[in-house]
Amino acid sequence: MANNKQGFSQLDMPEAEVYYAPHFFSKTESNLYLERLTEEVAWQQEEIKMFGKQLALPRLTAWYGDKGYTYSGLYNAPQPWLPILLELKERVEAASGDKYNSVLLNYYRHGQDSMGWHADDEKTLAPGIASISFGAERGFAFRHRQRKDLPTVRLTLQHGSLLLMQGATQQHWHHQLPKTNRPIAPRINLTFRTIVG
Ligand SMILES: O=C(O)CCC(=O)C(=O)O
Repeated sequence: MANNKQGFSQLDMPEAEVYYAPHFFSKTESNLYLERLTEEVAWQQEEIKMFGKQLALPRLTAWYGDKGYTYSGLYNAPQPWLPILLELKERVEAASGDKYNSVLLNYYRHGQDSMGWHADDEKTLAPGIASISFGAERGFAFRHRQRKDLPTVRLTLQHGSLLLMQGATQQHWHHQLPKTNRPIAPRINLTFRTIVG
């Protein structure tokens, strides 16, 4: 990993710009944000239709911001910003140099909650995504979409960390948060995004 954004290490990934700061938030701040987000966010259990069946997503979600968003055929109506989300948005914008108008929140209740391989490459999304983690450490992986010869890049997302995915990352790489059989505490993830148009 190289260091060329202050406080961040750049992951060694061709055709991508991914930066990671494991301790972007202090432990005290992270504990407080975890507790407050658990309480203050309107978590929902969404379902998607797959193979003709209604299936519950393996995580709880919430969508806040200025604009609605559709992914996996699921329309997320925006809820108005909460003060805590605006506070986090400002912190992240100052570090990334990007501006965001929406945030998707994921609540992983245990190790069997997860997110499968995907890219956030919808035409309505700007390329810069900032991803905060609070709570249990979880494995995270990137896999090149075109070049099968490249190895999967793995990292552990820590409590209070910030991961920036910028540039052409989404065009060339998929990412996932796999399940784990380890008994672990809940984790909250926030991905700040910019919906264009
Ligand atoms: O929970 C995570 O870190 C993954 C979130 C993610 O991939 C997404 O929201 O697109």
